[in-house]
Amino acid sequence: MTEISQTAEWRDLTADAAALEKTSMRALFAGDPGRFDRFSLEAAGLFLDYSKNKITEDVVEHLTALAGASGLEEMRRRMFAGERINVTENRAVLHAALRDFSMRAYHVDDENISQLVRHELEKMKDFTARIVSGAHKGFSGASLDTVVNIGIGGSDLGPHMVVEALRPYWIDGRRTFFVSNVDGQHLFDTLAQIDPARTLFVIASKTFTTQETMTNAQSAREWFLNHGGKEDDVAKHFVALSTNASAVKSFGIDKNNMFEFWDWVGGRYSLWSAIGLSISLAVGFDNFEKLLRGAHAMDEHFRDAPLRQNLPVIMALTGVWNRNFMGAAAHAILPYDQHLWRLPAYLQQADMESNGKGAAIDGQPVSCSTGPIIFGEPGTNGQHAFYQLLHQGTEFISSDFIAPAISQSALGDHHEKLLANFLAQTEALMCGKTIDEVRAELAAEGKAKLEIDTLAPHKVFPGDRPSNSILMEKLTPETLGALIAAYEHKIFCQGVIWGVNSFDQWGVELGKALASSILPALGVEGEEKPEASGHDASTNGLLNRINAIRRQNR
Ligand code: G6Q
Repeated sequence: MTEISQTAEWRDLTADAAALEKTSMRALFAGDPGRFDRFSLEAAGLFLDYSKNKITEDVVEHLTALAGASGLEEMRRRMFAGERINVTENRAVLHAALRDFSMRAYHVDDENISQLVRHELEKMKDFTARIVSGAHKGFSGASLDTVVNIGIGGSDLGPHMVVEALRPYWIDGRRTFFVSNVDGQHLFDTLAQIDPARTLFVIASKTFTTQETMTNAQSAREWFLNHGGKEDDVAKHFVALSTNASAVKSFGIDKNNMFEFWDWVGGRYSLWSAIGLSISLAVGFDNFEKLLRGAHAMDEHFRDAPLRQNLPVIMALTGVWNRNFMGAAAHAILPYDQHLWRLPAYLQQADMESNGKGAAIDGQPVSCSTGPIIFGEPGTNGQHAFYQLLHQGTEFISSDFIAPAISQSALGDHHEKLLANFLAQTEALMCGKTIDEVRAELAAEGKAKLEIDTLAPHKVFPGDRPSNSILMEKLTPETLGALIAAYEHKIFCQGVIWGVNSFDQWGVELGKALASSILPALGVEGEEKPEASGHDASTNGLLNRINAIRRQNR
């Protein structure tokens, strides 16, 4: 396999970056009145302006050629065709099949999975209707108005982010909680707010073996049984979302209360499957279906549009440009919509677990930098926190700004102010402010020369900090679906270009295994434990110290 960094396309891009070193984005805008139109595009209800990246037509052409050289189109075809492109786990990658309402059939090996998907969606629809209408009663005869989703990672971040994002669509009177952390305080604090007689526990776990989820699920079950529920009532109050029917059964959940998905749905790509049940219960199945349809519209675009006009591909390519040729180590996700407050956390997993890898798909070390650090906060909060570093820090960081033109909750002039900040930040990052501009400004304020000399360097903004702006009319289930799908495909494209398998996550295993070996060495409170010796000196020392503190606390 030719390393991507050894290709002629990579060399062209390296030369482009060198040639642009002395050119500012300001100059590029000044020299091309058509830049905004040239470097923007629209698909599935999303508008992407990528003109505030330091790119030229040549750069985009070379980036597109790089995508071609990486075999992106062939990998895209193979993914949609259900081939086992997740080679280290020998799995197909077909989350797109979960949201395809056309009559297209998807196959894994010889099995037509479209029918399985439809059957499960019907089951979710029916169950949602029974819960929401109140037809499904709990042990006391009351209907269930509270959902507690117990899951972690892909079985938490996606549904949680979507439920928060679709707050204006919440069904009146329904409450949804997400418990993920094995820290008992997470479950404890949640249980303190709910009535067992009115609660449905949704145990979301693809494998049904995850330590955190199983521990929380067992404790929730115990709590339920200690608070009025009987063994026979568990069936009314607990459902499972999983691929592992036998583990669900051993936990004590009836097969009828299990919503199934399959190994060709990756955990972090699973919110479209049964893992989305908590979304459907919060906003209704119709809105869940709209979310899926919005994602499908983006899938169709991604599948069919030429690379140069393909929104997720362009998001990926601008990312590769900034990461590999401009030197960005981090990428900020900055949603100017409070309801998207969980989006950065969701994308941290989607992106970093997918592309945070150092081994190429053929097992060789990668030959270039791969996934950047992803972080973010909703605007304008981030502005009063870490934007200082974005504007003037020594790290070069790219950003995605995301905003709806119309707010779901119009209140005074809040949205105009929010949008003004959104626009101002992208402009400030791009244009910066030169020393001459700063000096002129200070002089106009009547400052003396000495003060100008002292202050001016601190008020300079280097500019040339790249950003994409993603606009939508409103944040609806459809546009949210399209937005998430766009990011999923962006991540896929980058993985192909960097030559990594975006669909495994071996990097989470080592810590998990060590935690299992450390657990028996930790004493319960009041217990005497032998001195730890099986680890490095730091880990042994910490373990002994924790045990000493806990021994005294009975
Ligand atoms: C995602 C990962 C991971 C997974 C969690 C939970 O792609 O596979 O985040 O979702 O570890 O796993 P379970 O759903 O199996 O409990």
